[in-house]
Amino acid sequence: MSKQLILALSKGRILEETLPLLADAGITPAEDLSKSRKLLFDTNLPDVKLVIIRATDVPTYVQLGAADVGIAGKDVLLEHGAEGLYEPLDLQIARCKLMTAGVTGQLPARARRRVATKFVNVARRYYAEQGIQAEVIKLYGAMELAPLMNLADEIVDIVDTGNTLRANGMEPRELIAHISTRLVVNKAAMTMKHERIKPLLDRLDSAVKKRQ
Ligand code: PRT
Ligand code: MG
Repeated sequence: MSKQLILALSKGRILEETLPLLADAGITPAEDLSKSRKLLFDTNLPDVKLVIIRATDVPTYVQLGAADVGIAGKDVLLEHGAEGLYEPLDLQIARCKLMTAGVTGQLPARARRRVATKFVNVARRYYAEQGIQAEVIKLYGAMELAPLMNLADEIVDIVDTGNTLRANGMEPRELIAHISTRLVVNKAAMTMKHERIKPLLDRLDSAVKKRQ
């Protein structure tokens, strides 16, 4: 295993909040990420590289060791599963909630509820725990449309302000989990590259605490 460290960062909204934390921990990209179409970046540190990928791909990269360390939402981690990963640090950014939601004032009538979501594993687990029969339908976006179009009775989605739900005539119902962004580490890398990863964890931990 090379002593180089590869960090997998989620692109999208998490990235904007991740970069200042990394900068506090002493890692800055060698070029402006927003002005580049590249996906693999050098940093100010010769042995640290960044890959910027879809949030949902981060756990896969880290689990399989293509990246040593990753930064991803707890929602993505819950959906993917924790096999092969340590989750040593809560970065406390991009906070939101995973919730069930439905059309305002219209409680699900069907005994066997239809649920549209991109979080199919989380949804199956949640409804099973509640003892509710659910047929879970995988969607890749615009979950808010599904109940309006009679595709589903409920959705499982991320809620922050609730504005997106309200704008579509829907209301949040049950809380499934509080979500924030987590740092994950490949289990083998945690051992093999411990002397390289430990200081990074410590510096990120202080950067997080400084902000609280
Ligand atoms: O592009 P891709 O399909 O991969 O993902 P994305 O565009 O849904 O997510 P992205 O990359 O923008 O952000 C990914 C991560 O940010 C999530 O995995 C969460 O951990 C975190 N996060 C925090 C959020 C939100 N807040 C959030 N509000 N992710 C999504 N939203 C969306 C939500 O899906 C809904 O459409 O914002 C809407 C709800 O916001 P409110 O304020 O209207 O309630
Ligand atoms: Mg996106």
